[in-house]
Formats: sequence, structure tokens, C-alpha cells
Amino acid sequence: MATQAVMLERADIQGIVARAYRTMRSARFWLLRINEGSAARTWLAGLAAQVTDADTRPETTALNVAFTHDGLQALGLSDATLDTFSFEFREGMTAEHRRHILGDHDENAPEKWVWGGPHGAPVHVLLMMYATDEQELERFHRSISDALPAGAVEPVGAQLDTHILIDEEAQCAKEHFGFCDGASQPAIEGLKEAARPEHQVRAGEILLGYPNEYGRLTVGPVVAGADDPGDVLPAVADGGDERDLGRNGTYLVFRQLYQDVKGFWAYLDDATRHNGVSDADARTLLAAKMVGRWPSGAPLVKAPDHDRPELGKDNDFGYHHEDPDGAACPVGAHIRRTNPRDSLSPGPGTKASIAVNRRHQILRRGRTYGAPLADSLDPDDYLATDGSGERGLHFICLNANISRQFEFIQQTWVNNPKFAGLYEDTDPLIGTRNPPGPLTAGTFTVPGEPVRRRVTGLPPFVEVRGGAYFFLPGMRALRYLASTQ
Ligand code: N7H
Repeated sequence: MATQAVMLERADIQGIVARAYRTMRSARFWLLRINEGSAARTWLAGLAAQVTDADTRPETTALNVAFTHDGLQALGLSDATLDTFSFEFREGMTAEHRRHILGDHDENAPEKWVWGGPHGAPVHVLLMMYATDEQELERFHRSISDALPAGAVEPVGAQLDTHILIDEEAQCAKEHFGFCDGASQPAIEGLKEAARPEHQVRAGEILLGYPNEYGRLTVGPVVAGADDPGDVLPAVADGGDERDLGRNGTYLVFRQLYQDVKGFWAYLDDATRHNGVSDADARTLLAAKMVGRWPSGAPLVKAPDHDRPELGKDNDFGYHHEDPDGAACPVGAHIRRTNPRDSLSPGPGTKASIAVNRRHQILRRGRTYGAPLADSLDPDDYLATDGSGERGLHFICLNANISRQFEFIQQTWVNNPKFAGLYEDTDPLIGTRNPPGPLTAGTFTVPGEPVRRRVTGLPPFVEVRGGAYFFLPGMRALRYLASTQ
């Protein structure tokens, strides 16, 4: 397990790294465009004072802020500085090569996105606003909106509202298919200690400027010493003349993912009918097999046959020793693909396997959006509706290396039909059904004795509506971005 040797500079880290602001039930994401750099910097200097850091436990509202590459350019960063950001961040989510990695084609093509696509208005700034309730959020948003310099910084499209789905009985926030979300997160060295080595990551996996799982410093963007005359930024760790713009910051991936809730449950209902009659228990079991957890959050590895709500928050399990063949939790299930824990080569079940897995972790900070298809979150009620309406997940994750973490998960695990010995199965919930090249997808395999079961013809249940790669700066870097360069 990683040691707790690293001291994090919490006051220099934005709060969203340390907490999901779960007590703030209302949240809104606001995309902005910068038309005039100098006025934008003055505005940002005022805003920076309101941004919540990781040392502060906010009471009623919280604010965090991130920038696209175009946004940093519009703020006036020099080309020399911009070139020091990671390649994937500079290219952006919709570059030809990156769409291929992410599987963003056909119905997910960026040309069809509501925001962030090549034909839409450029996105420069992401404001993430949180509050204890809707009234407080409105008031907070209005105060931020009133301070925008008219014409110099303006909103891009509509604000991205969220709608939290609290299940009081399960005591969790659910996503729209009806499952508790948020049970499993990596614990960052210096912030939290995990109960199992699978979940502990070096700080440099999530924060720039700290040692990572390779034992090396995660290098971030820098500025020339001469470009920081006010000494706002810390010196780079290697003792050179440059200043560290990345330290205590990270990269933030945002994907607006629409969920076809009725399509999901209608598919499951059809696949589990007995003599033409719906079987609610079999339907929920198949859904749970696809997720890897029951609606309460209970992991299938520990509750293979029926939901056990008392295990809803349980994250204390691996796969190799407990369930090597996927008899309980199918190897292609969403949580087993997106975090295979101890089942990777080399040496499944060993420290070496876990060490590989720790290089592909993300910290998830998304929020659901749109009203639920039925308030009860009951599949029978979902199926009785016409399924219309816009709802899904504003998927947000933090990682220090977009290509090794988020993109790797998406390409090598989620959208790979040959994942872990399967051959035409992508992630049953979020995977593409039309992988590029000769491979096919659309099957979900449920291992079993004496025969496994394969359900086929899975339609897509999730569609990308927008997205972008952002840089989430540390607090000093934020003040630097606001200073006159
Ligand atoms: Fe996933 N879902 O409803 O089933 N996810 N996810 N996800 N996801 C998880 O463990 C969901 C998406 C991960 O450590 C749970 O917190 C939905 C993307 C990872 O065991 C549930 C969408 C990516 C984990 C869902 C969606 C990931 C995880 C179980 C989109 C990355 C932790 C609750 C609409 C590319 C796995 C929990 C672990 C868990 C759902 C998207 C990744 C219920 C609906 C795009 C790493």
C-alpha cells in the first residue's frame, strides 16, 4: 500500500478534489466563453476569492472552476506555456484521433452534441456551483452572473442543471437506471487511507506535482520564471527557473451522457420474460449482473442471488480470489470492467496485478440531470411511461493523465469487445455497439454452470450529448491565471 508520506497542500487544492459536496443537493454547471482576455482576468481575480478550497468545509454554497485549452488561450496564456499542457488536453475531446479512442461516432459523433462539438460556440470556462437547496443555488448563481463583465465573458448555451435522485431508504444518490452510485472511489494518498490496497492511489494519480504510481513526479504545465514576476506560483520541483502552473491542479473530464431509461428496462424485460410474462425479479437480476451491483449498491460478489441493502456501501472485495470466473459478478459487468481491481495480468490476485490497476483510476464527481422517468424509480413504473424526456448523467472525473486514466478505461475496458476473454461484448451500460473495424458488439455474457447465458442484440442505452477536457487549476494557479500576464 502507498505510504502516507506525502503532505498535500490542501488550501491550494480546489474542493472538488477532496469532496463530492454530497450535502449540497443542488448543483449547476455553467459553461462560459471569453471574448476579451483582460476583462476576463479582472473578473476571474474577483471570482477566485469565492472558489472553495479543499481545506474548507463549505456550509451553504461551493464553487469550483476549470478551463479548456481554448479558454486558457483566450485568457492570454502564451503559446510557450500552453505547449506545456498534456497533448490530449491541448487536442481536446473532439480531435479525430481522440473520438476514435473514445468511441464517439454515429449517434455519439461530436457534430451531434448540444455543446462542445465542432460546430457549436467554443467553451472556455466551466463553473461548478453547489448549494444546499435550489433557492440557495438560484441566489448564488445570480450573484455570480451579476458579476460577469458584459460582453467580455458570456454564457454558452443553457446552464447544465442537475437533479439529484435521493433514495431515502437506500440512503444514497441514485443514477437514472435506478442504482446507487458513488460506492467506490480511489482514496488519494495524503487525503484518505483506504481499507484495501486496490483503492489507494499515490497523490500524483489525481494531482499534478506529486509522485504517481510509477514513483515519478506527475509533471504538469509550467511558465517561464520571467512570466511570473509577482512570484504567484511555486518553483518547479527540479530546481529549474520555471514556475509550476500545474501543482495542486488536475485534469477534469466532462461528458454529458443521456440515458435511455425506458429502453434499458424494456430490453431487460424482454430478455427475461417467461412464457411472454414479465418477471420482475429476473429482470432486476439481469440488470444487476450488467452493473455488478444491485439497485441498493450491494456488490454481486458478496450478494450473488438477491439484493442485500445492508451491503449497499460495501466496497471491500476483489475479484480474483472471490469470484475468478464471474459466476457472481460477470467479468463484463460495468464495475468489473471499469475497475478490474485484482484481476489484471500479470499475476491476477497478486500485488503486481493491483499495481497495474492502480495506474488506471479516476475520481468520479458526476451528478445526474433531468427529472426521473418515474419518481418511484421502479422499473414497472418506468415501463408504463412513454420514455420521453432528457435525463442522464453529467459525468465528471478527475485524473492527472487523461490518456492513461479516463481514455484508457473508455478504450481498453469499456469499448473493447475482447475484454477479459470475451469477444463481442462491450460495456453493457455505456459501451458502443458499433466498434470500429471488423469487431462486433451487442452481447452480454453471464457466466454460469453448466452453461453460460448470452443475451444479444443490446441496443445503446447511453448517448453522448456534449463534453470537453478541462484543466482544474490549484488556487495559486487560479490567481496566476487572473493576474496580468
Ligand atoms: Fe460508471 N450505472 O448506472 O450503472 N457506475 N456509470 N462510469 N463507474 C458505477 O461503484 C454508470 C461511467 C465507473 O470501483 C456504478 O460507485 C452510468 C463512465 C467506475 O468498482 C454505477 C453511467 C465511466 C466505477 C454506475 C456511467 C465509468 C463506476 C456503481 C453513464 C468511465 C467504479 C456505483 C450514464 C469511463 C467501479 C459505484 C468500482 C461505478 C453507472 C458512466 C466508470 C451504478 C449510468 C463513462 C470507475
